[in-house]
Amino acid sequence: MNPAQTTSAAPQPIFLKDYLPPAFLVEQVYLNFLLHPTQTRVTSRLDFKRNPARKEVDLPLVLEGQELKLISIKLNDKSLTPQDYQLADQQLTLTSLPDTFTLEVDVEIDPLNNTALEGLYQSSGNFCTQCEAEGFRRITFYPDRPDVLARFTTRIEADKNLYPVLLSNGNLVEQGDLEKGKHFALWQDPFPKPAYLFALVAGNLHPIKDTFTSCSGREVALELWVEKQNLHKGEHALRSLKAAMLWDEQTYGREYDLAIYMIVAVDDFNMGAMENKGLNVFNSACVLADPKSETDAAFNRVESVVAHEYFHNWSGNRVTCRDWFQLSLKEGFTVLRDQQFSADMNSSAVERIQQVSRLRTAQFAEDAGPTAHPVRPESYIEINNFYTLTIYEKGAEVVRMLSELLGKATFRKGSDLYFERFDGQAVTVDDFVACMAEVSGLDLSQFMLWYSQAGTPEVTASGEYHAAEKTYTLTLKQQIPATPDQPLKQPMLIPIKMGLVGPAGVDIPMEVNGEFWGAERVIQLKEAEQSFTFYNLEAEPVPSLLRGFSAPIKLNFAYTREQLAFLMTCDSDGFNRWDAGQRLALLALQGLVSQQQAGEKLSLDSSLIQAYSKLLKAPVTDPAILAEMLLLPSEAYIAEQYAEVDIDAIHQAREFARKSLAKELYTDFLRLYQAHTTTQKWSPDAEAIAARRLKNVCLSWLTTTEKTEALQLAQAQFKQADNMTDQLAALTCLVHAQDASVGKEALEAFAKQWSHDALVMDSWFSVQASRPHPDVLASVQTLENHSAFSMKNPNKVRALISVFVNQNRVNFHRKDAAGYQFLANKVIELNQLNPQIAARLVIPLTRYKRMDKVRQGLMKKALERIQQQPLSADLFEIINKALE
Ligand code: B3K
Ligand code: ZN
Repeated sequence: MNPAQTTSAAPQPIFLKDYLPPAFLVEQVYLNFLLHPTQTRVTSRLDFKRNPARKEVDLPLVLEGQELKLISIKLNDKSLTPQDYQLADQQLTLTSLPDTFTLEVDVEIDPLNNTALEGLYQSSGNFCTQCEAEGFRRITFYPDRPDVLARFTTRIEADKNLYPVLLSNGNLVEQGDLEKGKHFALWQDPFPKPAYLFALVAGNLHPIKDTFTSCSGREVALELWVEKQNLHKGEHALRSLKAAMLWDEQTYGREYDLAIYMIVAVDDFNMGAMENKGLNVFNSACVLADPKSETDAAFNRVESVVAHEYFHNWSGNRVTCRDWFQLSLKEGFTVLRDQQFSADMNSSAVERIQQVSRLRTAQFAEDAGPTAHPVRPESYIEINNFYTLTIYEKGAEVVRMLSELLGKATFRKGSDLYFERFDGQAVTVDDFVACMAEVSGLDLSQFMLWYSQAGTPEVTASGEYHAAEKTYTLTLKQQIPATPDQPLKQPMLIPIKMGLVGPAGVDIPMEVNGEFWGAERVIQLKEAEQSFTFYNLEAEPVPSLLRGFSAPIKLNFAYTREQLAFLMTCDSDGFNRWDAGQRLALLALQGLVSQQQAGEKLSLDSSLIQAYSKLLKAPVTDPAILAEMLLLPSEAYIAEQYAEVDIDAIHQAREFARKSLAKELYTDFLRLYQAHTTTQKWSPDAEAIAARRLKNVCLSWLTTTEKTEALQLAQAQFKQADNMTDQLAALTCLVHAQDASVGKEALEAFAKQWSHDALVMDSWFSVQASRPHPDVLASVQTLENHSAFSMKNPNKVRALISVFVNQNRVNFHRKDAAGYQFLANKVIELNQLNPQIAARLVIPLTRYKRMDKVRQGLMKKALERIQQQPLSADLFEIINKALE
């Protein structure tokens, strides 16, 4: 290959402060693809003009290119020789150029051997592309940056038998047959776009078609392209797409802008999906769903990812990012939009509980680890490493806080202004926030710290009641921990939604310095320490703080067990009722952790048993919320509470709590299980989903006792289930039973029933990888040789290896370091195949600083072994941050 693909020097960071507009703009792009598995020819004709925003004289043109075999270059139709350009370090440079010119470049690429799954690659014999963030440079030489927007015309030529379907962005303008069994299609996208939104798909695919009539009366053709065996799995995605299109018109005033919207399902995909203009490419796990083979959770995921990618058409495509430091501009805002959509389509309280659980376990851990970074990072080596929970989920929380601070109507005015003012442009986070400041008149300068300061702010609250004065003083102190490169932090603007709950269990109207606040209020914490005094209180209230999780922070308040049990039933805020239960459970679990560490006999706090008993015996008003309330905090979330994590004690403590509660409340769980078991056929409505969820949570509690009767219930449910939610829940209970022989038969039956379905086999791998048994690593290693497993397929790697290292903490962190060695080996293997996936997989090893000294040493050793290898930029960046 040529020098464009190799670089010997260590990868260097790039900095936000160094941003400069591009030297040249691209007016038109004409691409011609002659598709071939190993020798695809790509010809690009690019019309360039100098960028008036750059005043320097004679700037060179620098194009990025990776893994490309250069065949020829023509400047204004004149062939160039190697003396006319420079090709080095993955860049093609031309100097002494006129102000406008056309460059024609011919390259050859190898999609079949592209295991990084970036650029043009093959999946199940079909061609597809992934260009965000910097994949287009693996297709042709190009100014591959999001602030270069151009109109694309794409011609695809391929064997008609093998690749009967040829798709790209925009509108199909011509197609026809050619000699030697070939055919072609010509696509034109009228909207200027950055190269990261380019897409091409070619293969043997089948459409499921529908239409949507937009608010201005235009009919939009909707097409979902799948492999033949998946034709029955497309309905839910199309239903979700239409709901999302309607919702975005009604909620954000955003109408779709092309005559066609296509989605393609592919099996090999690094992420969930990609919002390419008019042609989304989806990981099949995020678009295909049938009740027999996919769970309710998978249906929910499809709905939200389909909506997310659709919403990008405005927040991302029509208005895009100036540079990749602004990634959260499109991702944070779009995640918020998909969360709002899901809340409107389903139980909003359950959606919020699930979002916050993910944020508090996974994002908080990221923010406390060696790869912590602000929502707008200031430097990066490999941008693929920044598609993180911080950019996505914390970014969404930041925009959510803006919407809370402005109020719904003003926030909508701000988003309208943003879309109108910047339509067709590549902009920054500051542009977005400036629109919000302009429509509201608010000074949001302090708020901008949410974009620049990494780390999870910690707010400690305390209250003092003065009976004689009938006052209650609430004092809030904020502290933002040091993070890599940011030792010192400034106080942030933290919106804390709160109420005061009186002894009768209802909110008391709040009066502060003669002002009447009503029963609920968002207070703005701006200083390092602030106090609020509430007047005219006949009795001591219980503060309900951070309602609806109004800011992505840790909030400490020394609640008593009685206060938590009280809030669990009386708080008017559904989220805080759930959170009070979590806090109560955490107190009990932390008590057990201490007992375990002190070598004492474990004994579970009776207040937790009572709280659970009360929940179980009360009439069921909302089964979906009840199911959430009956789940104990995860081991990962318990670990988040400690500066030094005792993996074993946390596991023992939680196991003991589970077993004690299950034993104590067995008959209650059984009654609830039976009450929510139905003989009716599967149905997708919210009520049926909630009943299945509650029933399966109860089944898990029941089988925790290992009682024969409970295991028989699971066996029966496994055999009789008419849907995957029930079947998989029962399988999990059986496989996770202490006696490995209990689940053996079901596991075999399941594999036999579903061996034809790759997505279901992912669940089969995951159930086994999460099995809480000391011998699980050996079975994970055996499963790697299973015919359904492949290291080249990211879904398989996630289903087996990621689940083991992330969800089976006690076995991954085995004291003999076998888990660490295993992970290091897998990361080294993947470094060659798929650097993006390798860099994600290694993350649990990088979090060694909070482990005990022995494990710290073992984890570091594994990291150092990886560091010895010739590393991709992706891994180089993560490993070096971890070992700094
Ligand atoms: N924007 C894509 C993610 C691209 C991943 C690049 N490594 C999906 C999404 O967030 O909608
Ligand atoms: Zn996105």
